[in-house]
Amino acid sequence: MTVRIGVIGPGGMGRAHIARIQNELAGGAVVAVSDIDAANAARVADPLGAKVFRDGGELIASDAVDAVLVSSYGPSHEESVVQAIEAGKPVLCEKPLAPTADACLRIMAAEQKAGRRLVTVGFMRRFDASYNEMKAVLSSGKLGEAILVHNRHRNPTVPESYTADMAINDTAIHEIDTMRWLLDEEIVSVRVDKPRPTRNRFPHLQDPLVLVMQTESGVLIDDEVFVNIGYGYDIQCELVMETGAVRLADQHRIERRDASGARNRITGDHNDRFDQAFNAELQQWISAVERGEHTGSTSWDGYAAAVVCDAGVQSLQSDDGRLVPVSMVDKPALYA
Ligand code: ISE
Repeated sequence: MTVRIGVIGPGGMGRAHIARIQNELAGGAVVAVSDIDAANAARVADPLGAKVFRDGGELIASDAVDAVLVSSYGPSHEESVVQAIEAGKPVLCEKPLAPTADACLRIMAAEQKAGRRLVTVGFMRRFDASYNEMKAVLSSGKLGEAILVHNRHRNPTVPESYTADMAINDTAIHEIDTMRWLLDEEIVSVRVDKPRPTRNRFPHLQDPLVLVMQTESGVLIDDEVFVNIGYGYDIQCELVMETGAVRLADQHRIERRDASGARNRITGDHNDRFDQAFNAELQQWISAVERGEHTGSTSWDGYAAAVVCDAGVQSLQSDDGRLVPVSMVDKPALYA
């Protein structure tokens, strides 16, 4: 069976997913598209022979659609995800599941009412080969327990529409989820430090900023988020354990050595750096939908990341960059 997928919000991310589904992955086909920009929806749908829907709700309700991929603007995710749940259709929602923990709780409530897991969150780093090798070293126990994790999340630039809190709930959210997954425990507090800002930022942004987080067992995580660094999309991570450390290799590509020295090509965006991870994530989702199963991250993961983001935004907005405790609801049985 081919999984007939409807895509809501085919912006840059959505179009990259569509190209993957159509050209690289097995078992899925994009049959429907909707976008607040009708002309964009038509541009994307026409070459695929996909149907254009006026709004996401109609796309979700259509009998021609088996599963839904939501890649619209974060604040609109909640409405589409809840509609997909109510229609009993599996939904892969790009991160953030929703920009606030309260919105994620409403999604979890709808899913619990439906009585089965239907939501997967697009936390693609869980599929990245190098992060997986790092996790395997930690799980082997050969270098002892985790003590510290140092992260760097650098973007070449962001659009002017990028708001101050997006540095946390749209950008740092990747490290927040990856750290929960890597360390297999929850984050209990967040503090946001504000270094001297770069002169290249938009005035409404604090750029860079540094999140300092602590987990239940006391692992200390730092995360430099620098979204206007200019030179490229550069993701770094070093996990320090009791008797050794593991670091993501630079850009996971070749290192060139010649008369000018040794260097790596720095990727320009997340689609390039995490291409393998996006493919693996989408393929796993399509194959699970085909089997009528749910695998991978859940609404609970979307919620857990959002709670940490909310605490981070609170710290960012406080004058003294205070440490904010993270408080979560008990995990519902559906996500046990
Ligand atoms: C964007 O939405 C992403 O997901 C990127 O991975 C991140 O680097 C960027 O800051 C976000 O805006």
